[in-house]
Amino acid sequence: LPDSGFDPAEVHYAAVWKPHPGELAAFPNLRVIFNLGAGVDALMADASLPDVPLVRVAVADLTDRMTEYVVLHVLMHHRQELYLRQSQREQRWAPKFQWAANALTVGIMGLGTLGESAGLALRRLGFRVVGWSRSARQIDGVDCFAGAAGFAPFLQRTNILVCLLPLTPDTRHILDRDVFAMLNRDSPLGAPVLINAGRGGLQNEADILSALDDGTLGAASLDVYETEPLPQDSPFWSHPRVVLTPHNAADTDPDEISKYVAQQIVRFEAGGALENLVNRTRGY
Ligand code: NDP
Ligand code: OXD
Repeated sequence: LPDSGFDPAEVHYAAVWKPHPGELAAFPNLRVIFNLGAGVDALMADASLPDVPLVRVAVADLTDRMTEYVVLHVLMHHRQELYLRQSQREQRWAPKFQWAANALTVGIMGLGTLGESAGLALRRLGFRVVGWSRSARQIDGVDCFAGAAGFAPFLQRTNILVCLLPLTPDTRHILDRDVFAMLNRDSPLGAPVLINAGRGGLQNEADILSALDDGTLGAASLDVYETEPLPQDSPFWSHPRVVLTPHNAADTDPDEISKYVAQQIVRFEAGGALENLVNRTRGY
């Protein structure tokens, strides 16, 4: 920025992804900050973030890709892919009975833009779907639970736990041993499965590993990690029951995001309202 040739005072809109803490404070006349992703946890951690409206991304391109990721990984565990790939490597013809989708309940933590879309797609495939959010939600075909009182009943129904929560002070390390131990084991899967595509800070990684090792969890699909890129010495890399992706569950077409930001600026300049504003008190 010091070398960019722009006068920071002339900049009214910032479109950013993980700027350095303090970087945005250098623009005294910002009107709106656009976060170039759905999760705003990195911006929320910047104590000097200018006090102007903050908008997050909610576009079909991103939502659809996350739905693909969730469907792919739920099916991977439901269709016993880890077992079948291992059988193939060993040239072993040993089919196991394949249950119908409705034998499993998928529990989705976070029923926002991404959680709702994934839940509806899983319903269409025949899974039973339950969901959990901060405030009460109503989604066709999804049994919705909310708040602290709804957490245990939600977990007790869930065979495959999908986490699509934002990272906030309330949700940090929510995915821990106590939660894994409350999941439902009464399904053809036996041990429950964890799928986390929210943020790495939502998970206690030592608890995931010990839960996988003692059978509290049967398997995990992880897209996000406490430290990214994932350190070379992380046990997740080679764990036989971890399906690892490098935080790319929902890469988004840059043109789609640019259009979204441009449309919001045009509407805002014409006196219209901004969409998908972040509530700074809630942190998402
Ligand atoms: P939304 O803001 O639309 O939805 C968030 C959901 O989480 C809401 O249902 C909200 O409840 C719920 N929630 C928030 N805090 C709590 C809490 N304390 N207890 C219970 N429920 C809570 O977000 P999106 O669906 O757009 O995105 C979710 C997250 O996905 C992002 O914040 C980001 O971290 C992650 N993400 C990851 C990507 C990847 O590539 N891995 C890509 C994009 C996003 P309520 O409905 O009551 O508000
Ligand atoms: C996002 C992400 O939050 O890609 O959009 O993680």
